[in-house]
Amino acid sequence: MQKLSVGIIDIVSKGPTRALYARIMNANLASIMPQVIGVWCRQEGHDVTFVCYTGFEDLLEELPGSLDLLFIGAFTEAAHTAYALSNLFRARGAITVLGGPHARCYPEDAMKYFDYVLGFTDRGTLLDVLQDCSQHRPVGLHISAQRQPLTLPGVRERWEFIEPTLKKTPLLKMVPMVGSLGCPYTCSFCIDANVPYQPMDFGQIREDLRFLRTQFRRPLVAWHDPNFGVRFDDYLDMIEEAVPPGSVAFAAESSLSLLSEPHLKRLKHNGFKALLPGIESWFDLGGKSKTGALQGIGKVRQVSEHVNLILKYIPYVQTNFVLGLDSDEGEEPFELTKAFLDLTPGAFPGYSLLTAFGRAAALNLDYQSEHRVLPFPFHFLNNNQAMNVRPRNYGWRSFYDHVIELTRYSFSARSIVRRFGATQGMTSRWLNFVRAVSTEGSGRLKYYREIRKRLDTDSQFAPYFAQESDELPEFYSDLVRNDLGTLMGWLPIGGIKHDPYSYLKSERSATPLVNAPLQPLVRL
Ligand code: B12
Ligand code: SF4
Repeated sequence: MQKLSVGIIDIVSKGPTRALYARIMNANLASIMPQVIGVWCRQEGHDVTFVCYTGFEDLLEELPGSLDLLFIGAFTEAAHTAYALSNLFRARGAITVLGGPHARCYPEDAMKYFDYVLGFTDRGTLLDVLQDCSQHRPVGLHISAQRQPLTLPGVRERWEFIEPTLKKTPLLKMVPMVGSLGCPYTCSFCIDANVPYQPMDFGQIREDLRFLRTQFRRPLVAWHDPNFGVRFDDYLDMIEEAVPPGSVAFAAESSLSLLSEPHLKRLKHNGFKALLPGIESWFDLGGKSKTGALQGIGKVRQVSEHVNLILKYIPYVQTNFVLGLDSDEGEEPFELTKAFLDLTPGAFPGYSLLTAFGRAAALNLDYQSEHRVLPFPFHFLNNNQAMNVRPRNYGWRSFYDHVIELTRYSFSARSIVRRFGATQGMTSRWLNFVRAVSTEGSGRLKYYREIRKRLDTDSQFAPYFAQESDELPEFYSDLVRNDLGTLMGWLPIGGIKHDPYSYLKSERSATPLVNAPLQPLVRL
């Protein structure tokens, strides 16, 4: 095969930024797969230029002018940035490939702007692309492996990409690792509900942990597993065998049902510093939090007791909630979350506005069938800048009133002080404080208040939210323009819009794009 000049961009910022929080955090949001693609391409003998785009880089300076092949990894919120970059590099002669959450959730749309759009990606999928490496326009090829890859290059092999990425952040340096893919649970809203659980290679993880101790005095590992700790004892045995307890610090997303007190003791002993359990709702999804049929204030009390127990062992705990679920009605769910905050002052609340990310979950077909999905541009689909599902039991005005009140309460001076006092360790305390007074607390409150005000005063807002008009309020198009900066000039015409019903249409058509998530789509 001819030697190719390959570029790889891992987009973690949807546009240029100068924010202090972004300087500290963005490089810590780097994904594993773009680094994996880099390793595999180099192993195949190609020249690779890798950039993790944190919002501070000039991509045109960092990437060679004449690339043969450009891979972009993007979340949906960065789709327009990705589309603009693809257009720009295609104009310079490159073939472009999109992978990552946006490619998995909105392949039909992405195929209009990329030569290849990848779903599950293993080495075979990559080799197909490298061998074909040709233009597929106006509609790109969609390729997916049959299943998640069984192995991925570990930290040692990815180090040539991890090291320069972490150099971009001055303080916290989190190394991304993955111990398992898929999940045995089947939460209907989750992208992993149908993806079988599989552990990754223990030998490699052990070696990676040992390797990291040669690079940092005290490494910090962020597990990217959808649900860390499913085979709890096997994992903890492996970590204990690999490195002395506490010599590596860990952060992980784990469901409450896996966090019993004996497990917590073991996690503490092994240096786990941050856990992000999902609570999601007081009226639904009880299986995940091990509360079964328990609902309402009973569930609040039980979960609060559990989270306070976690906080005895783990200094940093973020509890995740989804706002606007169909099971929620009236002010009760919001009041219950406030009660939870009072009972559990040490937990940092992470709120997501209900969002249907295209093909991410079968549940999204229900929202689409009920015609409840709004066409908000991808740029706003990050769980907080827009909610693209019309709530079943709320009008938009009352919904935003509740969201504003909950956000105000969660990040009020009183809550911040109580959280500070109830958290162990200076890093955790300050991280909570900075998050509360910057983008997530006061930043979001200001934004939600603006949306609420415009629902009354901006004549484009109410009809758009009520699905009576498809005309995007200028407020939103101005934000996209502003956030994309000079890249806006490269966003293809029509690229800002998408069909929010393409998943349903495809499922109902004679030739659905994806019959089942694990089927290959188009093989070269
Ligand atoms: C770990 C994780 C995080 C971590 C790490 C993020 C990161 N940069 O990877 C953290 C906590 C930082 C995070 C943050 C966010 N996350 Co997150 N996260 C996940 C999670 C749990 C696992 C993803 C993962 O790494 N899996 C392991 C990899 C190996 O597997 P994979 O993702 O399935 O990828 C396969 C293919 O897609 C492909 N692939 C993936 N990337 C690439 C790149 C290239 C170039 C190629 C060719 C192929 C390829 O290959 C893989 C193997 O088959 C998923 C949920 C899930 N269960 O998947 C949500 C998920 C990806 N996150 C989501 C969201 C919304 C967010 C946030 C916007 C939340 C927020 N409001 O802050 C932010 C955005 C951060 C950012 N812009 O970078 C959504 C994305 C939906 C979407 N379409 O955009 C998901 C799907 C959860 C959901 N709500 O359903 N997240
Ligand atoms: S437990 Fe978490 S990762 Fe597993 S299916 Fe439910 S939401 Fe998804």
